[in-house]
Amino acid sequence: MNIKDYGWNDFFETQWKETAERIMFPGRIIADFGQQLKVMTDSGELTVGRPLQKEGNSLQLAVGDWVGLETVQGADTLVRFVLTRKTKFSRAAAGIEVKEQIVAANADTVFIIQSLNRDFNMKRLERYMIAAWDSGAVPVVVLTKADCCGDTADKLGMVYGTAPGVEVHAISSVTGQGIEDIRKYLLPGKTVALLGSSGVGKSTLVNTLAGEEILKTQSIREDDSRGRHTTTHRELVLLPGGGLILDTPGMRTLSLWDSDTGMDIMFRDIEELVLKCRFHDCKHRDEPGCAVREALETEKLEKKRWDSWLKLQKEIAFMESKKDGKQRLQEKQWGRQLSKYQKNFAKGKF
Ligand SMILES: Nc1nc2c(ncn2[C@@H]2O[C@H](COP(=O)(O)OP(=O)(O)OP(=O)(O)O)[C@@H](O)[C@H]2O)c(=O)[nH]1
Ligand SMILES: [Mg+2]
Ligand SMILES: [Zn+2]
Repeated sequence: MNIKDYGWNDFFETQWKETAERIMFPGRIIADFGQQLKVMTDSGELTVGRPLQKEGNSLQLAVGDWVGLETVQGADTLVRFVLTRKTKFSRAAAGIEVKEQIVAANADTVFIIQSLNRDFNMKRLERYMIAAWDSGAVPVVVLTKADCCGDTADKLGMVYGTAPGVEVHAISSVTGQGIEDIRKYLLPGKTVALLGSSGVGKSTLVNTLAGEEILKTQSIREDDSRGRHTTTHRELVLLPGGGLILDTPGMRTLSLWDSDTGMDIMFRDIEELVLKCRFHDCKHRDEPGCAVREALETEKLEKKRWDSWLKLQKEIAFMESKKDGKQRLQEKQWGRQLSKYQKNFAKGKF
């Protein structure tokens, strides 16, 4: 049985070939200007409108996404759907509404960028690391402005201690230190997303890697060393060597949207300890047989680390309690996809 049995003939077949077969084509979102998106397609760059987000519609688009496009005869090109993402770096959107904000889609590597000056903050780094592991991409820590900081070695040591197994680089866009080392992540067809606070030198790094001034940069404030939020939209840049780099506006805060894998990876020791408590619902206060208390008393577990874990757990549980059923289901599906991906990564099949 086929549709010919139902009257499908050359008359319809010809129409089909003329329209449907050639109306859909793929494109990648390379810049996000809010209502407008810039998309790269086989026939060049296009500007398309962001599809209206109806209530309950989960079509969220982000720079790095691959989309199915359709050119309506003689009119605009429309985004019809978004292809399933290989990775997504998310955070909880700012504001009262409980919403996921995708910061970067389909990145292979995320550079977590902090500068070695006053911006350097281990707690923040921990947070970015968790979100990065949850994104499905491989995190790499990049410490910028090595030219103006005397204690680089100490800070590198601290990062190695907090993020075991993660590569860490100290670089300078001024002296060129470390720049050649990080080019290895920028392979043809691979995408690196840059994430960090304002003023750490993300756009400067893109310009340094590109060898020309593609993006606008601006000096940090003298009084408190903070950035001026120079970059205002996300943009994907194709480097001369073929790698793709996704610049983002500096984030003020990174509120975790969801974490399972990321917390597991970053706090494996604590997650294992908790399982050793005598009572499965142990609150780790004064219950007998509490493995956490024992580890704290014998200093096997650092108090600082335990406090971090508690705070992050609380934050994640709070976010979870605010989500509706649909959001939770989407998270679950993402979690499953991610764990498959992480397993392959652990096996070196990446
Ligand atoms: N000394 C020194 N300054 C740097 C380095 N990299 C960047 N800067 C300076 O830091 C300032 C901020 O750099 P940007 O590249 O605009 O920072 P950004 O991270 O893109 O900031 P936002 O777009 O606001 O998120 C500029 O004045 C840069 O020249 C570096 O390696 N060494
Ligand atoms: Mg910038
Ligand atoms: Zn306990």
